[in-house]
Amino acid sequence: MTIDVVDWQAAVQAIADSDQAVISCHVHPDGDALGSALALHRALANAGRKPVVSFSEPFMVAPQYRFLPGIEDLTPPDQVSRAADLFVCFDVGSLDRLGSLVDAFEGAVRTVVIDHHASNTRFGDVNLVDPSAPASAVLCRELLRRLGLPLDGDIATALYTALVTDTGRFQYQATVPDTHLLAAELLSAGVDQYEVSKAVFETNDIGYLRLLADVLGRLQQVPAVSLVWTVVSEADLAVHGIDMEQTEGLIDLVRTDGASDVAAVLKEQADGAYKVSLRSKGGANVGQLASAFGGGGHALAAGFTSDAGVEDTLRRIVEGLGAQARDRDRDRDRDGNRARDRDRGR
Ligand SMILES: [Mn+2]
Repeated sequence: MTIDVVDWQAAVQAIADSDQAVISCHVHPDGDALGSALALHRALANAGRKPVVSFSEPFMVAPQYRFLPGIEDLTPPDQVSRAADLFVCFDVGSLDRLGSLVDAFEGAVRTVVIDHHASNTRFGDVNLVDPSAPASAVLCRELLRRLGLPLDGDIATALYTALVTDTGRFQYQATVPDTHLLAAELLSAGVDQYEVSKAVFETNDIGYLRLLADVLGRLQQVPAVSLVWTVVSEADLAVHGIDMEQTEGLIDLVRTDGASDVAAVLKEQADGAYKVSLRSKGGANVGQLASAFGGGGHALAAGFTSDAGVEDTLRRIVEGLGAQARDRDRDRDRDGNRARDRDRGR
C-alpha cells in the first residue's frame, strides 16, 4: 500500500461524519467500479446510514453486472443531490470520468477519491490512490475494515466481482498473494463464485458472438510496432442488436494475438468519435500513450477518446508506439555503452 495513513484517517473521518454520502464511480461502469460502489453503499446502509449510490448517464448497467446484489438501490444521476455532505467515488481517474455527476461532485461539501489508476489526477479533498492495487475493490475492502463495517454475502459478492474482473480472473500482472487472500476472504464471507463466473464470463448474447465474428474478422496487425487492432462501428451494433456496453470484453480476446505486444480496439461513439481501448503485454506503456492523447489508465491497460477518425487515430497510435520503441532502444544503447565503458575500466 502506498497510501499514507493520514489519508486513510481523513477518509474514515469524512465517511463517519456523513449521513447521506453520495457514492459513485466512472461512466460506463465496469465490474470494479460498480462492485466497489455497491459494496460501500451496502455496508453503510447495513449500519443504518442513508447513502445514495449512482453513476452517470447513460444510466445503464451492462448485462453481465445486472445480477449484482444492490443494483436495485442505484439512484438515477439526475435525482442525486448537488449539495451532498460527502461524495465518494471509486475507480475514477479524473473528474471528467464522473460524466453527468461532475456537478454533484463539485457541489459536495467533502469529496473522497478512491482509485488505482496511475494517471489519477487526485481531484478530491481526500485521495486514496494506490496504482499497485489490482482493483479499486482492494482499497474498498481496506476502507470497510478501517470503518469497522463488516462484510456480508452481498458486499462480498460485489467486491469479488470487482476483483475477478479487474484482475482478468487473477491473471494480470498486478495480481499478488494478497489478491488471492482477499478472494479467499470474500468467498468465505458467502460469495457463490460460480454464480459470479456464469453471469460475468459465461453468458454472452448471441448477437455479441456474431458481432465478434465480424470484428475479429477484420483484425489487422502492424508488425513494425507489434500492434494488433480492430474497430467496432455503430453499424455493427445496429446489425447485431448490441449495445457498446456489451463489448467490454472484446479487447481481452484481441490481446491474445501471440504475435503482438499491444492491442487496440476502436469503438465508434454515437457522436462519431472513437473510444480507444489499449492493452500491452509489457513492451509498450499504453498508459503513457493514452495520456498523451488526453486519456489515461495504467501502463498495461489504458484508453482515450479520439475524434480524428479511424485512419488518423491509428496513425497516431502507431507513431506513439514507434516513438516509445525508439526511446527504449536509445536507453538500451546508453546502458550498453555504460556497461562497455565500465568493462574497459573508464
Ligand atoms: Mn479498476
